[in-house]
Amino acid sequence: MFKTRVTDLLGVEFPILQGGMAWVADAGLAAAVSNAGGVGLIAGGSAPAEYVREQIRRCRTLTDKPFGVNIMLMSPHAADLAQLMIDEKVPVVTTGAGSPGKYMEGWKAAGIKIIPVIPSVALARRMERMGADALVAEGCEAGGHIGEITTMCLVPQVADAVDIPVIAAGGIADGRGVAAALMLGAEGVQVGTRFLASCECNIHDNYKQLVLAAKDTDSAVTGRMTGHPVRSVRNKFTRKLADFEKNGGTPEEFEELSVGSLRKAVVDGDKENGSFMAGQIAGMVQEIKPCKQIVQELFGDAGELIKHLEQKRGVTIG
Ligand code: TUI
Repeated sequence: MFKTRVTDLLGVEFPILQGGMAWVADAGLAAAVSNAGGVGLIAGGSAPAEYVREQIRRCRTLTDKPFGVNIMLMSPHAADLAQLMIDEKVPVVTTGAGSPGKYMEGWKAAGIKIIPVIPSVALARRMERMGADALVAEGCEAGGHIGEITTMCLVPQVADAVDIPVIAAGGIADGRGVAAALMLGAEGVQVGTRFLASCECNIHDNYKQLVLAAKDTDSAVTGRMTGHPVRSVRNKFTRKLADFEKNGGTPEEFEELSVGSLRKAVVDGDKENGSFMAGQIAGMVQEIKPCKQIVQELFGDAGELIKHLEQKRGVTIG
């Protein structure tokens, strides 16, 4: 057992959310994480509402545990998905890449637990005022669309700034990361990259192999010029984007170059032209495992560390 305000809020065994990775996180992955005792998330990404509705219904055939949907607020379908959450009575909604303010009243009235992902203290405060139930504080070690602050610096500052529970994200892939997150003031974790290399993750095998082969320094951040920086595994495509930024391309041209690149990674496994989003912790991910084993190891190891720090790490506190 690993009881915190997050497990109480969500009615789950372990305080862990699976990251709502666009194109990656489907009903199969979400159900596997929920069946492991965490909260699996279906990614809204840039998908239309009909696709997400199908995934929600499929997820319900695969698990009777709580699960959620991540809404990527830059999506042209965000408003439709917001309504879909109410129609389908989705228990948990996380949001990313913007402020969910205009949807929150409707979600609250429908009894949905709302957990915005935020990259700064200012946004954390705003989301709490708007009625968020908890927050994911995501550091820039994370994969995908990121902010500027590291997990180590962001989590304690957010935890000090708000009263609602904080869930740490960015750079967490083992029991040490979970224990550290709790020490920083978080009451749960969100994990993305580790689940890319899970048996139930339905991405092209080339994507999984790139994550397994990645070293600590193998990710790159591109797109700062557009205001939407993205971290992914360094490849020909990230080098092309970096050159483009250096040589004075416009943000519009940059967006045009990027369109479809995540799909090329996830669906086609196109190592040259795909955007293989992953966090810096990919360097530590060495093996494909079932989600259940990943969750059990994360919390088994974290529990051992917290309870037996002296024996495990030789730390003596006098
Ligand atoms: O959203 C994410 N990670 C993502 S979204 C995504 S899909 C995408 N693909 C290409 C370009 C852009 C997106 C891939 N990975 N994480 C949560 C997150 N949210 N990180 C940063 C933010 C964020 C940024 C600004 C949250 C709120 C925000 O508010 C700005 C405002 O409106 O005040």
